[in-house]
Amino acid sequence: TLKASFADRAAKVSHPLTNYLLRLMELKKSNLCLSADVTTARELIYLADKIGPSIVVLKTHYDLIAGWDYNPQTGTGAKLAALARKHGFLIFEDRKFGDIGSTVQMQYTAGSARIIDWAHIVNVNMVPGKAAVSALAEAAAKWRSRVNYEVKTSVSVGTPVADAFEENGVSESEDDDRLGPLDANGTQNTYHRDADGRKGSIVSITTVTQSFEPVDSPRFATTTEEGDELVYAGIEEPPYDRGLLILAQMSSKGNFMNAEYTQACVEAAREHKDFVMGFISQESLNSEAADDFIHMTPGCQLPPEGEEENGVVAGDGLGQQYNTPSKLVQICGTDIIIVGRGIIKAADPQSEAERYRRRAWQSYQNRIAVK
Ligand code: UP6
Repeated sequence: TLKASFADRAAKVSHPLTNYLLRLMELKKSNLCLSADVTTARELIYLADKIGPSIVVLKTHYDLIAGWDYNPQTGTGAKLAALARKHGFLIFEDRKFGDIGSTVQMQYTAGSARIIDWAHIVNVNMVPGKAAVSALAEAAAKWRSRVNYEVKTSVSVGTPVADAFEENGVSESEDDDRLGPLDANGTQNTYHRDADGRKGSIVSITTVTQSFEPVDSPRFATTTEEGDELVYAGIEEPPYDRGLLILAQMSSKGNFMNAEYTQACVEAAREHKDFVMGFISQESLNSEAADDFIHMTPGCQLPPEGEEENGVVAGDGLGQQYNTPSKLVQICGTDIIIVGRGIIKAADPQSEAERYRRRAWQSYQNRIAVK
């Protein structure tokens, strides 16, 4: 698959989100993921908006962000989702789940963050075993079916809270209000209750309709390159599907993920092709004809502009090791490079992101070029 173009792979891949991502990559001429490792929500939103045009994936670590707003409608997740639609990128929460199945399900879907609601992609550290993968797959399937939930609520103003919540599939939300199911048309009600809480009644209902395109009707706008500047003009909304990446190899020095471990990750992926999109790895792990996994690789930096590139760049002194985009994409066969400090710490992150995008895209083109 190393020689196959992203467009050809998109046509064959079964996972709806991988299909969307591969088409997005062709459209934006980008195989760049920004690792937005900043420590405030304000900086995160600022970066996502500024760098959005250059990337296809925005990677977050929500637990290192101060001031994360958990409101499902107006909070940080919702703001990121809006920027993702505006610029055309997917949100990848680099949570590296690593616990027993039951716990990872709750960490994925519950708590204040409700990761599943705003992150298209998450990843798993498979140390606890394959059950973590099936547990996350199960949680995602449940979430997905809720999205297609047929609205059968009969909640109106004045309905006693207990009846409204228990009989109508209305679930708790972060604040004191309650969220109804999201129907297939993207309509969702929020039920506001009176001060009496569960003993009281619904005092008002807010209806929000999110616009989204059916999964099967892609509506792409065109992308043009003007000189070196990428001019990007809109994209269909991503499908309401969730995807998982298995952490199969790490970039850090002396990590314990040996070849046998990596192979077990590949097997787990093959067993859950409806949910697993691919891997966080240092190379392509597609080895069988039927494998259509996507690979994203962290530990990537470029030498400063003008300096000779020889495949590696000095590490960060804390165990991180860096390879260059051309080595990772052209030689190791990864699909998407993940870059954090290489872009964020640059004097001009926006133009540095464009430099990474161009280099990674060129490496991909070199890879698929006929021998
Ligand atoms: N990351 C790695 N290596 C891995 C897996 N994940 O570096 O094997 C993540 C880190 C960080 C980002 O958690 O968010 O990728 C790399 O950031 P950097 O480019 O600033 O080194």
